[in-house]
Amino acid sequence: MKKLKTEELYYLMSLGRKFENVAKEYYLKGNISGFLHLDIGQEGFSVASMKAFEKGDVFTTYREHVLAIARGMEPKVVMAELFGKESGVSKGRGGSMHLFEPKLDFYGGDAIVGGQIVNAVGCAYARKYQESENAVMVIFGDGASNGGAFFESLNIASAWKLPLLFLCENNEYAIGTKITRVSHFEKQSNKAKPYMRTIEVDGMDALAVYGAVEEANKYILEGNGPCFVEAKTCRYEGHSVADSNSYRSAEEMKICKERDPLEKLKKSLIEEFETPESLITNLENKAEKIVDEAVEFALNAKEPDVSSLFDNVFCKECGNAVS
Ligand SMILES: Cc1ncc(C[n+]2csc(CCOP(=O)(O)OP(=O)(O)O)c2C)c(N)n1
Ligand SMILES: [Mg+2]
Repeated sequence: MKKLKTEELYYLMSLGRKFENVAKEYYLKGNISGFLHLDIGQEGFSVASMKAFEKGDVFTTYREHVLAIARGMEPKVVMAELFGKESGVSKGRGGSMHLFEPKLDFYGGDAIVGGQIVNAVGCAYARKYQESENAVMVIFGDGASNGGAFFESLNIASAWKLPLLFLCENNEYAIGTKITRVSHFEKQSNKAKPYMRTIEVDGMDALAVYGAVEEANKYILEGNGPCFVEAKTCRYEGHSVADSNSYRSAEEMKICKERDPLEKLKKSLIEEFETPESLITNLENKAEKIVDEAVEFALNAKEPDVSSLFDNVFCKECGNAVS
């Protein structure tokens, strides 16, 4: 990994952490409504996976603010979307769970657990048919990998040798349910092993995630069919801001936070890349400024006009329902 790229990873992770903390603050103040699933603790996973997979289509879950920003979405249009404003990336109609930007080949944000996996299979089929140079990546949680759609997707992706990278973010919880209570396997990669090559990685180590995703993508682009990467992560907050996180002990949280991805990467920057601490502080300050500007932008942005309520909606009342 090159020094400049590593510094970029650190900047984006720092931006992601600040963005999420500020989003939480404004959620609690009432500026953001609906659900808000934070990625705090998992920024290394989110940023590194996006940076290692820069070309190709991406499908993901509702926990996607940091993924979207790392993909290239402007923080201010993401924040405006969370605030439900017209200048948000989905025009304020989607909110936190539906960040979507075809120009970035970033197809959400999906509120249906596992729904994005089948969409990604369809896309991978299309890309194979079109003889595309790029693969498709789908990101999902450990909980989603207990669903039927997941197993069907493994099967058909493997049978048809689709160019699909399955990336499982295993934070060991589906809302408050510990993975060991509902999954036959603790290691999610065991579910994929009969179908395809699997790679396991420490999801709190950004450089390791980068390496694993890069390797999986290379393997797929060589024409070997799909590949499965499992990244073991840990989220610091509850499932969403509405969740008190009371099902995890103080001891469990302490162990989780000792794996902090930002601290780990900062250590690598200083010790391996000899990045001066002043440069790291500059990157952190730059991230803070961008997040402040994003909030300012979102606060001052226009609400969608009430007259546009039925735009892009199919319904009888709007006169555009398909009978
Ligand atoms: C089909 C479906 N079933 C149930 C839910 C409710 N639900 C929302 S998130 C979630 C847990 C998913 O956990 P996981 O896949 O591990 O992702 P994580 O939130 O840990 O990133 C559930 C059950 C849903 N949104 N969609
Ligand atoms: Mg989970």
